[in-house]
Amino acid sequence: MPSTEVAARAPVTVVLPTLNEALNIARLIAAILARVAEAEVWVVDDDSPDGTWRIVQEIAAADPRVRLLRRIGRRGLTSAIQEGIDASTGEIVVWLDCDFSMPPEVIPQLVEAVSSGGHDLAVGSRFVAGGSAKRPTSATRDSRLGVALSNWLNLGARLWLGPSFHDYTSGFIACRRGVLEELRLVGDYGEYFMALIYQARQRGYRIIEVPYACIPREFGESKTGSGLLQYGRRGVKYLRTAARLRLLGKP
Ligand SMILES: Nc1nc2c(ncn2[C@@H]2O[C@H](COP(=O)(O)OP(=O)(O)OP(=O)(O)O)[C@@H](O)[C@H]2O)c(=O)[nH]1
Ligand SMILES: [Mg+2]
Repeated sequence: MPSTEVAARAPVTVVLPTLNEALNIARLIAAILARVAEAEVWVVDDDSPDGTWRIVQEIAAADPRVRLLRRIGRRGLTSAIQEGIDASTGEIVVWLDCDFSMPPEVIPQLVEAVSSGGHDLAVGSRFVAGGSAKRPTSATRDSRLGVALSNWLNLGARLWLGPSFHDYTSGFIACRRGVLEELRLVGDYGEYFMALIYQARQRGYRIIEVPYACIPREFGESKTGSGLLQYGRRGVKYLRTAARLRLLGKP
């Protein structure tokens, strides 16, 4: 049930799921802590072959606000975020991708919307006024097809799940912990987000979208892949989740 208020000085947890983000993670942690000094940052790394976990281990040894959860023998974005949520304690939980596609500058606005703005969930959104989705250029590695599919997917989700929300696959959020105690993240990749938003709205939680401009990844490799087969496989999961949500009310 929606609660009345969050404590004014609620500590903030930022969960960072990583798989081969050695070129981004140190800079991202520094950028986050420079903006939300009271945050605890939980990096959930799936034993990245590029040694992301080792970099985080060194940062954590020098700064108690930084924690590492190194998973060995387990993989997956959704379960990584969920484990970070379970291990952490902040009253407000934030998570985002670690490739700088989601600007850390927006985190204080998301936190503020929950801590004092009266919202239970504040979502970084590409599809409200002031926000923008990635634009593929020849200088980036984002395929035109991938970006187009992501935009169509969101359009379809709006038609199917409700037009009052816009960025059903955002993955950039600040959330009151109580919401996450009621709703666990279910799914493999981006479809977990669709389910979280749909179910939170069904339960009457207050949700706001905060615009942000999504920037193409500059360093490191995409984990999404760009082949038609990979897009197809992932697309099926989104469709299945969307169908289950409307027909069964759960993912
Ligand atoms: N722990 C963990 N993190 C993952 C896994 N897969 C992806 N990630 C992280 O999830 C975030 C999103 O992955 P990206 O590779 O940026 O995927 P994307 O945003 O669809 O692709 P691009 O932005 O086009 O590169 C990044 O922080 C990744 O490091 C995984 O299996 N385990
Ligand atoms: Mg990305």
